[in-house]
Amino acid sequence: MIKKYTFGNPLKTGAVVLEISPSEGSPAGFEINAKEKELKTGLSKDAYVYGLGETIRGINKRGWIYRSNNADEPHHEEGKNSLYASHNFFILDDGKNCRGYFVDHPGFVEFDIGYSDKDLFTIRFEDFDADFYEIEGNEPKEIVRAFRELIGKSYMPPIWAFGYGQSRWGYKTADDIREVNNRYKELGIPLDMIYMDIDYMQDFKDFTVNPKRFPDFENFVKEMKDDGIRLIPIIDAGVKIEKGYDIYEEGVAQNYFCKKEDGTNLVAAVWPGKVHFPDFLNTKAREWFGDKYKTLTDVGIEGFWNDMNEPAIFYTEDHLKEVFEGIHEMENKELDIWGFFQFRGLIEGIANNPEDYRRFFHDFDGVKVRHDKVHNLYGFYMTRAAGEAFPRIAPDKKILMFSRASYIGMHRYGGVWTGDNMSWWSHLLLNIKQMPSLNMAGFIYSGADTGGFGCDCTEDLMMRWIEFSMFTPLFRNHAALGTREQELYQFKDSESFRNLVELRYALIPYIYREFTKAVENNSMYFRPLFFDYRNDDRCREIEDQLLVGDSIMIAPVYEQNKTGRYVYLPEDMKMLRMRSYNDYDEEVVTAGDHYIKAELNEVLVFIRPGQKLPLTKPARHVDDLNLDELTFIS
Ligand code: MIG
Repeated sequence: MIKKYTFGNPLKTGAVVLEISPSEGSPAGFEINAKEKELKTGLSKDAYVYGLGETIRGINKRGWIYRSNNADEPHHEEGKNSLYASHNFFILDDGKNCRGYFVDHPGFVEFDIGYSDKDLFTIRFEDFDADFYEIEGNEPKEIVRAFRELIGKSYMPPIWAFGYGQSRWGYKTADDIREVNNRYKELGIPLDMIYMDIDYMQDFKDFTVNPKRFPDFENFVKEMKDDGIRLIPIIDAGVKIEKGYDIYEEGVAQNYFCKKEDGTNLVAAVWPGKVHFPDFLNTKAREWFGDKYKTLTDVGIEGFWNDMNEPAIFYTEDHLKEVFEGIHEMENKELDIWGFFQFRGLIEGIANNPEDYRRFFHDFDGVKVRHDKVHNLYGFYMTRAAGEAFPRIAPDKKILMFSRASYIGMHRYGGVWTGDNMSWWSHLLLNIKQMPSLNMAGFIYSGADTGGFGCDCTEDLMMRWIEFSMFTPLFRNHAALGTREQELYQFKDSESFRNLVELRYALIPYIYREFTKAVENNSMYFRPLFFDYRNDDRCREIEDQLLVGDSIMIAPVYEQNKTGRYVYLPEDMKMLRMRSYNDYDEEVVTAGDHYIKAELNEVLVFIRPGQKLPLTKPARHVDDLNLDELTFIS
């Protein structure tokens, strides 16, 4: 049962696909205060809050304040309030009664979940215009299913996208990429994708390829494909301002870029230098930009990742001018310490400045809207541009697509990766906790930068991270420019890495089947234990073990220098301690708490009663897997 309450005059965000006629009155449990632009409900002692998709902190969101305000935020620490996404869906659950809510509002929303007052949940708006959905159901899984029917079926990637991918910001030339492939090949570690970060482009111009670094790109794509590797280029949101660059020229001529109040195109700066931002909220601009992916699909490219689409802004021309004026004013004055801080603040506040998001406008199909009012839709609509174009420009192929910024609704067009995490053990745990919340919001094809993006990754962290990421649909090792190289061949124990990646490939029949079920049935591929074991209170607080599909539970090791961990079993299960697809210990473990050994190269998999885990023989590429010849462990 879904009810919709409408506050003010909300814009149509495109998040939902079902028409629900509006209800009168107020949503159950919530008190509305239109003047204060807020909704309030009490949090009983037993209330758990699930949801909010990609954020920081735990699976239970209680005890913090989360802000929907898509941000280019490379510090995923517990003191933060926003990451790259706004997924305004949550479930209130006291173990007996539960209810789901979706706040469909494309601008700033604040979820104060027992932060200001530990017994209160307050939702605050900047603009009180929203469609507020209330979803009834007997248990979280039922609510998630109803919600996902409301927002439409999740994106289904091609099967090869379940293979392992290697990425690094810093591969510059065709030879750099050949080397990655060769070294994986030498060690016999499976690999299906190599990602191309911004350096493949000519001067960071979207849909161009640097001809010096990639002479005869089309042949190179083919050469790699013949060797079983698909190249996945990045696409950035900003379009370089450069005379003669077709995309810039067309966008200007057709008014496809975001404009300022005075009607001129906003000038911002990102990697290409000065850029304009395509107005993805405009259907015509979206079709135009989407068709541009054709330049790459025509030469054999079958997948993309969309980046910087919050949008990230290094600076805007206008604000930079203001900053220089400010500095100029201070220049010959005697600065006291507060003046100095003010001076420093001017510089530190240049990137992603909130004022800048108020400087430009969209032509939202005839409605002029200031950007900040619809800020959280920008990445969604960029990815929608691509997703809607693919059937036109590459009708015979399934295209891999995932994005950094997102809003609910984007899950129909692509997946997400969780952005610039760090090579920290705490971020491996964060990754574990983010996955079920992403699934609730419809993002099933998702994963984090395995090994961590920022900072230097150690061999043991990479090993443990691989042992978790081998269950995530998107399984990609990615790292930032300047960090320690972390391709699996950079480490000593390549045999264990090979065994673990091979195990992933052996599990693909299971992963793909369970993924497809989650898409088709609007269910969750990753679930917290309490979603299945409703009568076991112990399960409520377990956030470091997950159910993966219908047959297994996992309990990853996420701390350094540990050769085991505590695991809670809600019922007897068959435990597999796996070193590879054909080398594992089996043991029945009874319900309750256990300390379970897991050496650095060992993965713990628990088979639920009555279930079987199918495995196939691994291959170097997904296309070479035999998906029909399976062995079963039960
Ligand atoms: O300002 O393209 O999250 O994955 O490697 C950084 C370079 C821009 C941010 C992405 C990251 C990517 C990086 N990008």
